[in-house]
Amino acid sequence: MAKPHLVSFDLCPYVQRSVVTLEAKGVAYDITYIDLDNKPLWFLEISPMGKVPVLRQGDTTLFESGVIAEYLDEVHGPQLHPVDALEKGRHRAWMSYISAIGGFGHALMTASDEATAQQAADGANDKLTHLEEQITGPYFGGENFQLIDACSAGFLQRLLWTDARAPHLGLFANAPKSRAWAETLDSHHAVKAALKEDIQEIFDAYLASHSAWLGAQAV
Ligand SMILES: N[C@@H](CCC(=O)N[C@@H](CS)C(=O)NCC(=O)O)C(=O)O
Repeated sequence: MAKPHLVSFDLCPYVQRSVVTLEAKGVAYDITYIDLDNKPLWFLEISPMGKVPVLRQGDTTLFESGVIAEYLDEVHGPQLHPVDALEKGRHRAWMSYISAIGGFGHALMTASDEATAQQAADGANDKLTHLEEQITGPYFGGENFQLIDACSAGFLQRLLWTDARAPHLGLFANAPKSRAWAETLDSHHAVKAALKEDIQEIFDAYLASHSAWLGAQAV
């Protein structure tokens, strides 16, 4: 089988879902980073949504991060998703929920003033409160690292980076289990391997390029 080839943007938590999955399984892959503010023509030709991730597998293209991560999980063992259909469905549902929390995280990251950032933090906090009841710990479903862990790491990691810069927003104020899960994921070898070494500089540059309030907060 040809090596999976991902098209990515270096700060994208959606692409990270597949990269963490591949790293956790020890599968070799290629990755091409693009500038989302200046999308290359070849990318627009293969990406109908104009979004990353895109997976090239031989002559076939897949898009949508959940679809790609599940495909990679199916073809490269050991399977990280639950086998039981209902449990798998539950994990899928919460994977989708966690990416919605990531939407609040992104709004917070790019907010131009503190009031807007606080509003986004409150939105994330409210959503995290519902997530709390679902987490067994130390990983989502207990002792084993599963696909939902691989698919949630990037979103939760960005909340940790944000919280480190602006703890007074109380991002995890009502969500101690979510924070503990995020920290466990942050120290997992596959999650670490999925990030560029200079990711904090890349994050800082992203905040600066958006004139984000968060960028001016101390680390
Ligand atoms: N639903 C998509 C969302 C992916 C997404 O929003 N990717 C962002 C980067 S993190 C993107 O490509 N944005 C470019 C754009 O919207 O033009 C998925 O799960 O793959």
